[in-house]
Amino acid sequence: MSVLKTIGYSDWFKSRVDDDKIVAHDVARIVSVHKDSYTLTKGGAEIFAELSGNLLYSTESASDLPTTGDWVYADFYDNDTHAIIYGVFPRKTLLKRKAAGKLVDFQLIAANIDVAFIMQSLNDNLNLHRLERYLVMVNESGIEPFILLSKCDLIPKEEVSEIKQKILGIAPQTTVMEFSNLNRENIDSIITLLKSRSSYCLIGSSGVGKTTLLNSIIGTDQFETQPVSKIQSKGRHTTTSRQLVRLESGAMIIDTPGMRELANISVDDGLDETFSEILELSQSCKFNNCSHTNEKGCAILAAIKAGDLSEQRYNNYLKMKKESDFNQMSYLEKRKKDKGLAKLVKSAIKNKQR
Ligand SMILES: Nc1nc2c(ncn2[C@@H]2O[C@H](COP(=O)(O)OP(=O)(O)OP(=O)(O)O)[C@@H](O)[C@H]2O)c(=O)[nH]1
Ligand SMILES: [Mg+2]
Ligand SMILES: [Zn+2]
Repeated sequence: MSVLKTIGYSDWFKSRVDDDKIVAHDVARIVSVHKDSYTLTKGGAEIFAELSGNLLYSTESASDLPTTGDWVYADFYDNDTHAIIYGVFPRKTLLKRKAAGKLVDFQLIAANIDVAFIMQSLNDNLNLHRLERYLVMVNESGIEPFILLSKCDLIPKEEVSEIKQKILGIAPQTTVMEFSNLNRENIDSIITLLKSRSSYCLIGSSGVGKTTLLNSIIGTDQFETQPVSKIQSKGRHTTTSRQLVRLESGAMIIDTPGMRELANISVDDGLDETFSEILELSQSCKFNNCSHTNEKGCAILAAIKAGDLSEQRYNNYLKMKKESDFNQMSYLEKRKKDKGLAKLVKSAIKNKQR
């Protein structure tokens, strides 16, 4: 058990073991996910693993299957060269996004991450609105966000401080740090942030330098990176799989493929946390059911008028709230809505043809 501790097996997980499973199986952590298989570790080597038939067939949704960072129950065979997975531990945190094109399915990004480094590049990928969306997603997952601004070698120092000032406007409680993989500015500060037994992940658009940062931290070019121009012309991401990498310091870090966009968020707590000042204000509205649109005694409208709350930030909040409400509708509700829409379109076409 003590080796497991070094890869993050804390009291939180220990106190949530399944009594039946723990007597029958070992505990291990998922390192990477492949099409039909996994690799996992008990603290030493990486071991090939597959799901037990029972786990596979009793699974109701993709969210019940293991993802990178998960703790699982497993049996080991042939001198620990291969394993069968029997169950997944409850997750302390879960980073996920809605799968593209599907109505309700989620794509799991990583489980049991303590801190997420949200990365944007200072030269061409900076977008406060996108940053806000990442913050919502991370806060919703229960993960601590940390904002990293990459490629600070490419713009003047004064500009960097201006940008940081702006970011603090939308993320007052979050730490923001600029760095450069090129001249290694602040790389050592990032390394000292990484605590042994804690798990981190790197998220952000393709090309912002996530994998390069991982290489800077490790000190070798172990993982593949690619110039941004190539990423754009090929239209695909350099990093395509997620892998839990253990650093010499004992910290664990997951590099993720760049997320093209963060459409389709389904969040609740995350929104409230990211826009906490708006939630706070709304509690001083005169009416409990205030819609903050035209009511007398609305604290939000008053704050906008007084210049204490930016109208744009409030609009961003409304937009994301609307989107999130839609995504939280049940599958059936959405189908109804879609059908209703289809009927409407059909009759509109008919009318036109007439
Ligand atoms: N000037 C400069 N270029 C950088 C820096 N960090 C990374 N780059 C370059 O940016 C390009 C993309 O870097 P990657 O590390 O592959 O980006 P990524 O975020 O891992 O991209 P995906 O894997 O596609 O999500 C590479 O050409 C890097 O050399 C930096 O600090 N300064
Ligand atoms: Mg990468
Ligand atoms: Zn109000």
